[in-house]
Amino acid sequence: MPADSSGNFSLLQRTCKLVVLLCFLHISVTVVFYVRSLDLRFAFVHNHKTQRNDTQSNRVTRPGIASPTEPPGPEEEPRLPQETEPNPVKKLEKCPETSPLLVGPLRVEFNTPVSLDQVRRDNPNVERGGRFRPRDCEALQKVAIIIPFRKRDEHLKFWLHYLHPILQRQQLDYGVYVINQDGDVTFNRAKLLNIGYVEALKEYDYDCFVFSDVDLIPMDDRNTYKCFSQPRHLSVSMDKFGFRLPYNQYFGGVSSLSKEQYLKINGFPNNYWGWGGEDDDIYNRLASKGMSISRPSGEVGKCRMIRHARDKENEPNPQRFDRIAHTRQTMYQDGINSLSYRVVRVDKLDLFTRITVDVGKP
Ligand code: UDH
Ligand code: NGS
Repeated sequence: MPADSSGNFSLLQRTCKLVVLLCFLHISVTVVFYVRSLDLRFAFVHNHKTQRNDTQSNRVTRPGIASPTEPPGPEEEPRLPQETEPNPVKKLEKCPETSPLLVGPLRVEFNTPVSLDQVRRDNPNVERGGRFRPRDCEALQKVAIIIPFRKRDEHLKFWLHYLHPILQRQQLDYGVYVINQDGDVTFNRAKLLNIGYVEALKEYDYDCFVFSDVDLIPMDDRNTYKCFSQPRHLSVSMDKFGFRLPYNQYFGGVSSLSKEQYLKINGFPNNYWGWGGEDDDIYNRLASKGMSISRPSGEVGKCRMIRHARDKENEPNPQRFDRIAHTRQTMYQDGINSLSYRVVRVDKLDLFTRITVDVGKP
């Protein structure tokens, strides 16, 4: 082979090698860029998907934020908004003056025993401590119901059985307070009522106080357990008095006073130990302040008393006649301004709050 043709061949060979090298370099660069672009695309899709899920979960957990363009995926369980966040506070309208839930006359009897478990099951909307307020409207009054009490558990079961459904139908914002006199000294009904007033107000801003004996059950739910422009006597036609008032000034059994009315008379007397006269003293206080007694009609005010024997340590008080003759002189020293007692224990039970108190002695 001539010398110049072998030189040409080696030049061609080197050029070819360079071209192959360049091609390889090009392909490598292309592959690297291609793989990187795949990564980016995957990452973009992934992020995008996560974002969508976030948006959708926002939509279900936060009722205020809607995403009209993104319907939930078929695999998603629809969840109710209140599962994750309480409903925004809704301003309720006031309840009507007369509750539309009232049914009128009721059958009341005490032959069938009542179990507290059953009363609990019958009243699922009553909250711990015996509290209730209507769900759909704002109650017109906040009512504390005060029951003077000692060793009357059977009566209390009937009371809870009949009254909780009635009070709920009356659309009241209410709480039930059983003021339980500790020990065995002489019973003092009016002092227990004063204590109930003070203790209930420690818990909630009540504006109305209903004072009810444990053994009195209304026979008509139109007899609303609330307050009126004048102090109210609610147990106006009791079966034991032949469904009429025993006397015009009678203010015993069940009555209601607004906070204002109660304070105007310095509350109730604290020194009526034993049976009788304390309700007449309260009547005297109201009359001395120029208040009159408001009452439902005899028909609406019908009620039954659970028959029972006289309680131990609640004998008729021999001083009662003398005391009621002097109400106008004593009422400013004896009342809410002179009340002293000791709370022994407070039990928040399912259907009522029981406050056991040491009332002292005569
Ligand atoms: N109370 C008790 N325990 C007692 C005494 C009274 O819980 O030991 C409460 C109870 O809420 C009662 C209220 O206080 O309803 C008034 O009691 P009270 O003895 O003045 O009136 P009540 O109408 O009885 O219960 C009247 C006398 C009954 C005599 C019956 C004779 N047959
Ligand atoms: C009067 C009592 C009241 C009592 C009313 C009804 O005589 O406290 O009877 O009693 N007044 C006096 O004793 C001064 S009842 O038949 O319900 O036991 O509320």
